[in-house]
Amino acid sequence: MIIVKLGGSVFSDKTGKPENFDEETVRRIAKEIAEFYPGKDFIIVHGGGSFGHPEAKRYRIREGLGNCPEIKRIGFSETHRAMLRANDMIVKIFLDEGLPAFSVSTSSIFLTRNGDVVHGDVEVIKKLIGNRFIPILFGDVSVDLAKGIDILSGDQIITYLAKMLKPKKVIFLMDVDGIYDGRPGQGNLMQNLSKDELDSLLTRLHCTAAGTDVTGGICNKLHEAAKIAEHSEVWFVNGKVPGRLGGAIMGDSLGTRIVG
Ligand code: ATP
Ligand code: IP8
Repeated sequence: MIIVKLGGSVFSDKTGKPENFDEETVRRIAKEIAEFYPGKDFIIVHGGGSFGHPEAKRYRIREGLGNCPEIKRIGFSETHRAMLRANDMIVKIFLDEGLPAFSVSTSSIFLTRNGDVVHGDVEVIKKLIGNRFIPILFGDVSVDLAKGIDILSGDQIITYLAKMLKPKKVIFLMDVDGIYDGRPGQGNLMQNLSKDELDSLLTRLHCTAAGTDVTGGICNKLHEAAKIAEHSEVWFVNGKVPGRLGGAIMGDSLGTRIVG
């Protein structure tokens, strides 16, 4: 089983207008996956990109229901709807390419406490895989046991799935070639990254600012990747460049690989 994170930076431009969508790139990614399906099982998890993040920020979902619960409840549902719009376009493209993609709403099967997963019902996902479907989950809002509501990132979902389902590989698709030892374009691409190097990189990158992301951007991704690497091979490749995903599936691609 291979879990692919379709990063929000790949299917949309997070610095652009809300809900912009790069259909051509998603279609090409679906075609690349189609070359390996049904020989291999896939789970896709996509991020928020220009869909979920602006709404989550506008309604300050991460602060919980707080003292304006009426507005927050509307924002919770609106943020979820923004994610459903992205999800629907992605699922449709996979179906067009002959892949049996099936949408699974993360917020219906996961519960969080202060943003950490405390429950995830993976039975449906296991059965979908058993019946040769390609489940497509997504970063989403979550019902939170401490704050009432919160946001659950696609990267956190993958950590949970990796723990429960032990995939062979997790491949993060981003809009850059992999993980850099500084800002992309300034630092060097780290083709092999050990878990120890990951820890020191998090310190060096001053992982505090998240830009437009409500879920912590590259820092959250690296934190989660360190946990995922306990259960699975982990790759970071450029989803905008044809062939990189296919290369990572076969085990030979330009990108970053976490080594044990
Ligand atoms: P989403 O959370 O919407 O799904 P994503 O999974 O595509 O998004 P981001 O959280 O946006 O990923 O992280 C990828 C971005 O992180 C890249 O666009 C890149 O510019 C930025 N970035 C910052 N520092 C680094 C670094 N050291 N190495 C790699 N990317 C970095
Ligand atoms: O982009 C965030 O998921 P991520 C989901 O994977 C929302 O961090 C709703 C902002």
